[in-house]
Amino acid sequence: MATFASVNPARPTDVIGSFPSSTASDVDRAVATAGEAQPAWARVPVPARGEIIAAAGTLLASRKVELADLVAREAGKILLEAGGDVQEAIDMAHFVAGQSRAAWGETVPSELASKLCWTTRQPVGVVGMITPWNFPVAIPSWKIFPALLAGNGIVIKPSEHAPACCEAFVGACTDAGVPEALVQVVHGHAEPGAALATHPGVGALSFTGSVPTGRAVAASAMESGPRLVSLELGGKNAMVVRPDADLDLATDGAVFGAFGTAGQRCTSTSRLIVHPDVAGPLVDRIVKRAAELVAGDPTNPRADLGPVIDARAGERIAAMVDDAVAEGATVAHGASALHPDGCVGGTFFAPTVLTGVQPDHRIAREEVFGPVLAVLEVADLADAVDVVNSVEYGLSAAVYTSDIGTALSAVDAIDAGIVYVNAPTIGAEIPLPFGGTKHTGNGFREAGTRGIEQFSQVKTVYVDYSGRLQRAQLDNRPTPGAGDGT
Ligand code: UN1
Repeated sequence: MATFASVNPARPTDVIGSFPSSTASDVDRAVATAGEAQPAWARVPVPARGEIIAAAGTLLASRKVELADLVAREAGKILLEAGGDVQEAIDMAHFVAGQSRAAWGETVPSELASKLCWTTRQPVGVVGMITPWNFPVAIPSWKIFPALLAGNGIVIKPSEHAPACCEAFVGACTDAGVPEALVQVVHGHAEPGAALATHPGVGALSFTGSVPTGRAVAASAMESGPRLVSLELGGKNAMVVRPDADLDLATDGAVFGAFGTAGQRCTSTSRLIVHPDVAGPLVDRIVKRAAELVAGDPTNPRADLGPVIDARAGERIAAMVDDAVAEGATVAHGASALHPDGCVGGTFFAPTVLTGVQPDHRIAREEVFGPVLAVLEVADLADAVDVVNSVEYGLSAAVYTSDIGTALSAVDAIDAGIVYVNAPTIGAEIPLPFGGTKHTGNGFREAGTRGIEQFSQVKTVYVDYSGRLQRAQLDNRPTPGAGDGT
């Protein structure tokens, strides 16, 4: 059996483990196994499913320190953020467990007497999931917990950069009482992902990753049969800073939003759209703070900035920064590789601030997925919002101002799934929907009460206990001159 190694991105000689390169026939077996286990799970009452999910949350909490350490080692997130990743999964468990005792549908009064109308949810069978490495515990939890609550079996293909984190998460689920056969993990690169996307036994596919892969996966999933396909793709998130903003607050937000997770969040702040009157002082403050960030081994609690995921990512980021400079941007800070002690072979990219960026520059339009902040100066609020909206993504945006009217006008006009006021573009909370507009996704939302929608089908039920034929739209609203049809 072919295998691949998962390595520590800060020190690639540190091997986390060896994992099977799953093939299409492994995916076949996984779908069959999850599919066989699913009907029994679907017969477990929803609140009892919720109790198992709650138990998984409690187990994750008891394992938080070791899991955070694994996230730091395998995905390169600094310990603080690695803990946040695990916490997001714990929060998700408790939120979804709560949903198990909440509304499961809607009831509406019928237009006819002695007739009941309601909706309920049914599982889709087996859900296929393809997840990224940057939230290697949280994102599987956003998908697996609601899919389980809905009564499904699951086959998940985590990123080849974070297989151990996914196994550890699924291990907590099965230790908490989720039947082992119900959640199958396949590993590897393109082959198992493609096989999962087109498998006839997969009733819904949930993908988080890049736009090109998402498009290909969704197209093939639909070609081989319509099914639920949910996509959570990239972002090109902007922070708008108005002249009346608290600049210290905006500095904190920009540094955390742009350089947190080394800029490798879908929600990372990659554009700073600032009024020219405050651009100079704001950039000075951000640069000063960027220079103070300590790059290092993410498992070292003193590190502020971890590595990017691999050398290829480093090359891509460097090339985008070079292009920006060629297009006329100025490097205010960074734009170089860093070599922290003890991190031999790891790729670290300095927190980078580029000024003089124009809306049509590539660096202002394409996702970087690295610690790079492009600064654009725009005076008028409406023009700033136009720049926010000028990209093909619509995940997250922020506006910093002390004026309520400015804040709410921006909230109204920004085309994005998530808008923050006086807070950075990262940091979404579990009880609210997460997702974006335009090429960021295809309309589904993760987390929040709607998180279950991509993993279940709504069934509308009508019960007529009148004992006679009653005709909606006809009996109570006859059309004059049309007769009554009897
Ligand atoms: C992602 O980057 O893929 O809002 C998810 C945030 C996190 C989730 C990010 N809670 O930044």
